[in-house]
Amino acid sequence: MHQKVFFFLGVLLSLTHLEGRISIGPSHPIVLIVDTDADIDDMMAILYLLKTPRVDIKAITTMGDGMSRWEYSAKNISNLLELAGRSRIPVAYGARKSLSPAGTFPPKWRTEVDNVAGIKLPINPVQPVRVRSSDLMTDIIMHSPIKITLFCIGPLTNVATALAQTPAIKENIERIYIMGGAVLVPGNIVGRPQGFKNQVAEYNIFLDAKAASDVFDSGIPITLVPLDVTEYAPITKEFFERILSDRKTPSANFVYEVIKPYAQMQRRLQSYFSDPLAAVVMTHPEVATYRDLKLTINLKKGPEYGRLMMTKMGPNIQVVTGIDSKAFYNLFLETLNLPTKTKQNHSESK
Ligand SMILES: [Ca+2]
Repeated sequence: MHQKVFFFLGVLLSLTHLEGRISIGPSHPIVLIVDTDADIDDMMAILYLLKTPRVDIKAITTMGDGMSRWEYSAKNISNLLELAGRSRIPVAYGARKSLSPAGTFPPKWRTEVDNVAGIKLPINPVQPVRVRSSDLMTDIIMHSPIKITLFCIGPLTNVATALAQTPAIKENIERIYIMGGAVLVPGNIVGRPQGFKNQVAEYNIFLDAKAASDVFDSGIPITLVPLDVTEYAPITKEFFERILSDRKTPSANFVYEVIKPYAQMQRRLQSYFSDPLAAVVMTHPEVATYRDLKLTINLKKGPEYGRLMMTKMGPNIQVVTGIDSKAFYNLFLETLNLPTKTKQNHSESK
């Protein structure tokens, strides 16, 4: 009995009330929904998040108009959960179309990702849920006793849809982490998706700029991990050699397999651990430096469509401005190599 009381008091002491809702203290895992377009670096970030004791993933919601095509998105993420020994986390299929279509990733890239870069994932016997991403997100947020954090690493269609349908979810969202945008560096749009070259936008924002703008304007606290800092976390030969000789789990092995083609080349490639970096920043905020900026998204059609713009009036966004690269590589590798968490339903697939 006493033990129970003490346990309860301990739980209470580690929680703080915020506007009638409960916010978690730093000693508690972040209660999380991952929203993803199921790219390969999304998968690497998700494997990291499945291993770290600092988060408790309630669901993974996918969208089908980003990197992965709709029919592959939830299926591939579901199989990734099987690889990591976490097959029962709910996975949902989400938006088929952007709220503001502006183009697509190059089809060749999409096919490569749909095929998980040629890696055969184990089949998860647990199917993706029959609820669409925005509805699953809303349901979990509305019923959670603890504020939910969103980790968004694709176009923001699902989040904007959920916010439009049920604005009350705002009250129970702790913070939204977004990998996306370019503040002072060039964008990463390849080709001429709108018929002209865009050198300032980043894909996650560009592919659904209206959704991103709605999320920015929602008033929910946002931490943005832009392209400006992902270049501090390139896929290097050094990291490849470390993981080559230190991969104890199927999750670490998956990362080894997918970075092999990049890292075996002699020169440093323009390829980055963008989403894993965002994940490590969320779980270990001390690895980054930050600056609050008022940012809006340019929705005017033209070569600067989707650009992040600093304004005097825009919503206040916490922007990551620098990272400790060494700490990132160490935390990423150490965490991938951790044994499966006690909460999981079975051990990792071999
Ligand atoms: Ca992504």
